[in-house]
Amino acid sequence: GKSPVTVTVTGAAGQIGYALLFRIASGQMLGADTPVRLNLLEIPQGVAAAEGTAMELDDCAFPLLTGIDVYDDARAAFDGANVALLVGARPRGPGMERADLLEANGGIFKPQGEAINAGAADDVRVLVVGNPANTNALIAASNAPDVPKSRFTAMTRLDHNRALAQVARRAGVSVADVRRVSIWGNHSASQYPDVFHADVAGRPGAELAEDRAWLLDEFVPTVAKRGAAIIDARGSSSAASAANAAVDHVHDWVLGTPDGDWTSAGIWSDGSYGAPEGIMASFPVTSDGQEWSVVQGLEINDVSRERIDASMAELADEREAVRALGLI
Ligand code: NAX
Repeated sequence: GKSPVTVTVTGAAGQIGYALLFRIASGQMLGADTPVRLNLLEIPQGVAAAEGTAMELDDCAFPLLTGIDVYDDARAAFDGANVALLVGARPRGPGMERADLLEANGGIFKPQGEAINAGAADDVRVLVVGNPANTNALIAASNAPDVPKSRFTAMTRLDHNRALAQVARRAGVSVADVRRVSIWGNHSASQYPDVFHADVAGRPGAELAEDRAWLLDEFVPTVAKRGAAIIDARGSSSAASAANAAVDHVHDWVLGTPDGDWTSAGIWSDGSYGAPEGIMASFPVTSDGQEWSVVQGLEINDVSRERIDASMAELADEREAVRALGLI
């Protein structure tokens, strides 16, 4: 059979980690014919809990899971990694300014980028989930000079899936009949979920968008603020849906996006659609199983343009902030 793929997961003892690891080990991320080895990275205080999760993974007797190791050292955890899921991050604490948050996360993502540079497999694919995901991905990529920038990504797939669900609900169709929504910009409240190019059970998404009150007062804010709504309702942040999105992202990257559809991912900007180059920005993308490509040639109207530009500008500001901190 195939040789095992080494998957490193950081923040393995956290709530997303707990929802994610079992799905990876069961074959849902890389396919039912691909064995996986798991490397779990935690901070020292998280190691015991990660070891407990590793015991439970053993107890699932997943046929595809060939081994699990728990580490508190990034160099060891990323050694030989083919897929790296960077979930662990520093949350915003009370009274923390944005610069403090970026600096605290720089203390995590700079050494992790260096560790990936030092020891990950040549074909490594990195997905940053931990927030602020786009800028954390920028920090990691910038500190891994020998790894192509195209191997670093930030997760906006949860936003994408949220947009699919909201469009399906609005149109009264199955989510399986909605294609080609897009998330542009930052995984933050400034993100722009775009329905104009969608296919909604054979009808153009632009038809739904004709109701500008729905578009701008319901759809866009519901998607952009969904994380906060989940916290209000559940008492803790999205975990299973975030894990699901990470599985979807890597699945589509490795196995390719379906013909006639696309997804959304934060990737190294090449300047497409007027975005600044060299930020980690979300675009509509396809994968051929190797690399992400931005979907080209979409017509961007004024409603979308203003919002895409604003979210891209926020990412450029975050880049300047981490540059000033010496993190990139
Ligand atoms: P938890 O606080 O439950 O878990 C985080 C885990 O990371 C903890 O176990 C902690 O010990 C560990 N950790 C901290 N620093 C680490 C380091 N340097 N190396 C290894 N492990 C480390 O958070 P959880 O709910 O799992 O969320 C994880 C991250 O995902 C957060 O930053 C969160 O904001 C982010 N999210 C991103 C989403 C996205 O769409 N991009 C959506 C969901 C989620 O909000």
